Amino acid sequence: MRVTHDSAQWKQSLSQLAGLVIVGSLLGGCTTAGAQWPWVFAPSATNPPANNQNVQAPVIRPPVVTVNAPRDLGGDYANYPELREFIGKMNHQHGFDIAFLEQTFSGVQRDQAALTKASAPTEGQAWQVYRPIFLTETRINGGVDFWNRHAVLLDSATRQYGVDTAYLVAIIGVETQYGKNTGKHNVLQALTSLGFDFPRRASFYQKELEQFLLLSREEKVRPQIFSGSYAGAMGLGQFISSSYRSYAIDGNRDGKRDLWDPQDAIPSVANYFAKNGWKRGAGVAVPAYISGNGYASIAETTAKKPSRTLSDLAASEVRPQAPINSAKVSLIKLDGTTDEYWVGGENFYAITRYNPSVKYAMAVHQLAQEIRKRKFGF
Ligand SMILES: [Ca+2]
Repeated sequence: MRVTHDSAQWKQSLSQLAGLVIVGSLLGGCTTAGAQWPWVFAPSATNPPANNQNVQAPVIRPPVVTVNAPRDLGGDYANYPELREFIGKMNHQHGFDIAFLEQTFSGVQRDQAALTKASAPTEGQAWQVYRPIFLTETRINGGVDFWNRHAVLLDSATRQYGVDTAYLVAIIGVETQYGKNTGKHNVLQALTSLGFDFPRRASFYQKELEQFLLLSREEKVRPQIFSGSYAGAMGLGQFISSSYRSYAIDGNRDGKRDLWDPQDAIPSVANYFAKNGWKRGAGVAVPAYISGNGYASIAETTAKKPSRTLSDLAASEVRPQAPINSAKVSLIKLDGTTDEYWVGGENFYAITRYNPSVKYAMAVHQLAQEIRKRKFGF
């Protein structure tokens, strides 16, 4: 593997590269969605794949070039064999053009901030530290304001999908402070960094990167323009790419699923809950009375599908402190300086399908309750 520095060749290549940039600008650089994509999937004789074969510098080449292997990959990820395999897979399985992907990934810069954040998730904190992050006056009042501003959309989503409005508002509040902070990471760069520089979850993030490229193609938007969280979550409800593809709704029927627009984001969050087991009118969670020793062996600190009845809990000397309407329940333990115990229903579990932390689900539940109290006074 080496970089070619021959000056005559370099000039020739620069001139060829300039030609490429012009072709790329004409075909792919415009800002309106839609025009960029045909050249990616149906390259013609004048398109980058053909021209690219003549570019010899300044690229780093793999030592062995097989028929479908990427050849012209530059930038921070030029020397990542796993990325080359990934590009080959996107070509083989999904028909993406190799030269397009090489060009796309050659522009990717390593997102060091994403790698740092991914190593220290907030869910690792004690409940007494975690809770105040989300249960703030600003977030409660912001929830009432969001509810008032989008009452028609929220009512409509609740009617159609059966999801309690307070929870739709709370999720958007926890995720993005009602759209104020939808994330400033470039999603393509964040997912590439996590997919190839974060071994602990490389497999997960590579799958999300695959989903992200498919999403970009389906939505006819260049992959470079998406912004999101360090983990590649997008829009008001912070959907990762696989969720975006599966659950996003075109609420205003303009032909685009734009999760930065409340008209699409609100029904999309409701649809996510509905598809993940939310039961219309059912309860979420109530504090538990515990006594004896039986509770310890049934308490859950991670999200598990509820499998017990209230009678089962009673046999372990666990009782809800208020009625909870749910056929199946779990005893939830929130780790902290003092552990808290709650009876969680099937809808509590549905919230954990959004984020698998029980602390996250409890923050959403408590924020929903506080927003409702602030809005209606009870
Ligand atoms: Ca739309």
